[in-house]
Amino acid sequence: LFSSARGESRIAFVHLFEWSWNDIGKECERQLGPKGFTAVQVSPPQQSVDRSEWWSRYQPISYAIEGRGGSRSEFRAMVRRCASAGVDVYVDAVINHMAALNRDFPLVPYTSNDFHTCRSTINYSNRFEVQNCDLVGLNDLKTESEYVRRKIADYMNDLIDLGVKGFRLDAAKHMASGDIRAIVSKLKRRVFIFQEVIGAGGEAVQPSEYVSNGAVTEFKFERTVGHFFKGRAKLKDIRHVINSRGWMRSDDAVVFVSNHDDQRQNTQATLTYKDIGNLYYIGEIFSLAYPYGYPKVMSSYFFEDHDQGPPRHGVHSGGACGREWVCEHRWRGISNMVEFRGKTSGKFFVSHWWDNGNHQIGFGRGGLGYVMINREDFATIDKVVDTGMRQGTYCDIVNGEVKDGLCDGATISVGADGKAHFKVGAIGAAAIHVGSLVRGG
Ligand code: ARE
Ligand code: CA
Repeated sequence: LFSSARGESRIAFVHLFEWSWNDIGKECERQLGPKGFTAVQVSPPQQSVDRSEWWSRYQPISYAIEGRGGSRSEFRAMVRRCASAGVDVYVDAVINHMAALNRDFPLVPYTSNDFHTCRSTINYSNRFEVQNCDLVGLNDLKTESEYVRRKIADYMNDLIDLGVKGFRLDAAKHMASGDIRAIVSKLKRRVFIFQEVIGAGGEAVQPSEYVSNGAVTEFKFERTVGHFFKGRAKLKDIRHVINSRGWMRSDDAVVFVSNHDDQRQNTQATLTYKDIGNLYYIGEIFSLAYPYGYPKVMSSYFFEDHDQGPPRHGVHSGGACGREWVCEHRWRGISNMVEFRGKTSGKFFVSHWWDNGNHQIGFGRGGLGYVMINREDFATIDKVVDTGMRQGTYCDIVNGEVKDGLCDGATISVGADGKAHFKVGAIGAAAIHVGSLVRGG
C-alpha cells in the first residue's frame, strides 16, 4: 500500500519549509537519511512572482524550475543526493491557480481562455464558488480543460523525470476531484499523491471526495493534538478522539501537529515552536508514537510577522539551526521518534495503555516500543508500568542517543515481566523501542 523508494512502508516525512535545494541535499545526507525519514516536502519549485514574502512561492508565473530554492540543476542535484541517502522528494504542486496578475502567462502559455471567470470572494458552502472562483484573488485555472490538464501534467512529469517521488496538491479542495483524477492519470509513473483539503463541517466540498485520488490531509489530527496539548481537555481522553467516527482512514491520512499556514494564522488552536515550555516537542513526540496516518514534521524558521519571508542565509551557510532556522526536525526527541515509528511500524496499534486519570499517559506498540508523555504542568511521572517489551536495558531516545551500542543518556530497564520504572518531568516524555536496546534481553 504505502511503498516508498526504500521499499518499506511510509514512516514519516519532514517539510523543510523554504529551505534551498543545496541545503536540503546536505540535510538528506547528514540527518534525514540516517534518522529514517521517508521523504522531504520541498517548497514550490516553479517560477513565482518575485516578492520577499514566503507566500510568493504560491503564485506561479511559469512551470520552469527556478526561484528562491535554487536553479534547475541544483534541484536535480538535491533529488539525487536525497535518493542516495534513501530519502524521497515530494513537491508542493501549485496547480489550481496562477499568480494574482493579469490572466496572461506567456511562459506556459496560458491566456484568459484558460481561466475561470468568477472573481467573487468564495462562499465555502457553495461548491461552484469553491472550485471556480479565485482563491484569495489567485487566477483560477480551468482544470476541466484538456489543454490545462496537459500543461499541469507536463510540469509534474518534468519533476518525475527529475526524480520526484510524490506531490502535495496545494488547494486540492478548489479543484473538482475528477479534475485531479484526470491530471494524475496523465503521470508517467506512480507517485505518492496527497491532497490539501481542509475539512470543515457544513462546507460543500468534503475531504472524503478525494481519497480515490490518493492520500488527503486530515486536519482533525492537528486540531485534536492542539486542543489536548494546549490543556483544553484531559490528555487521557485523546485516544477516544483520534480515528473516531468521521475521521479519514489511517491509510488515507497525512497528519501533522502544525503546518506552514496554521503556525502563522491559527496559533490558538495549533501547537507551534512558539508555545511556551516543551508543548510542541511533546505534541510532536506523541504524534510520531501514535499509530494514525502518515506524519509530516514541520520544520520552520523563526518569524515575528505573518508574511515574513525566510532568513537571508541558508541553514548550512550562516543561518544555522537554532539561530535563524528552528529545525524542529533535528530536536533529539523528534528525530529519534522517526526511528521509533519505523521500528514499531510492524505493530500499528496501541497496546499497554496507562494514564493517571488526567494529563499523564503511556502506551506501547505491541512489544516493539513504549512511550510516556507527561502533559502535567507541575507533577512528575514516577511509575512502574507494563510495557509489553522484552527484558533488557533500553536507551530512552528522547533523553539520550544510542552511539556504538551504548546510550549516552537516560536508560530504562524492562524486567522479565515486561514492567519498567519511568521517571518523567513535567511537560516531558520518554520513549524506548526495540532498536534502542543497549544491554541484556
Ligand atoms: C496572498 C495574500 C492575499 C492576497 C493573495 C493574492 O496573503 O492577501 O489576496 O496573495 O494576491 C498562501 C498564503 C496566502 C497568499 C497565497 C498566495 O496563505 O495568504 O495570498 O499563498 O500568495 C483556504 C484553502 C487552502 C489554502 C488556505 C490558505 O482552502 O487550500 O486557504 N492553503 C494553501 C496553502 C497556502 C497558500 C495557498 C493554498 C494558495 O497551504 O499557503 O496560500 O496557493 C477555512 C476553510 C479553508 C480555508 C481556510 C483559510 O478553514 O475551510 O478551506 O483554506 O479557512 O481561508
Ligand atoms: Ca479551481
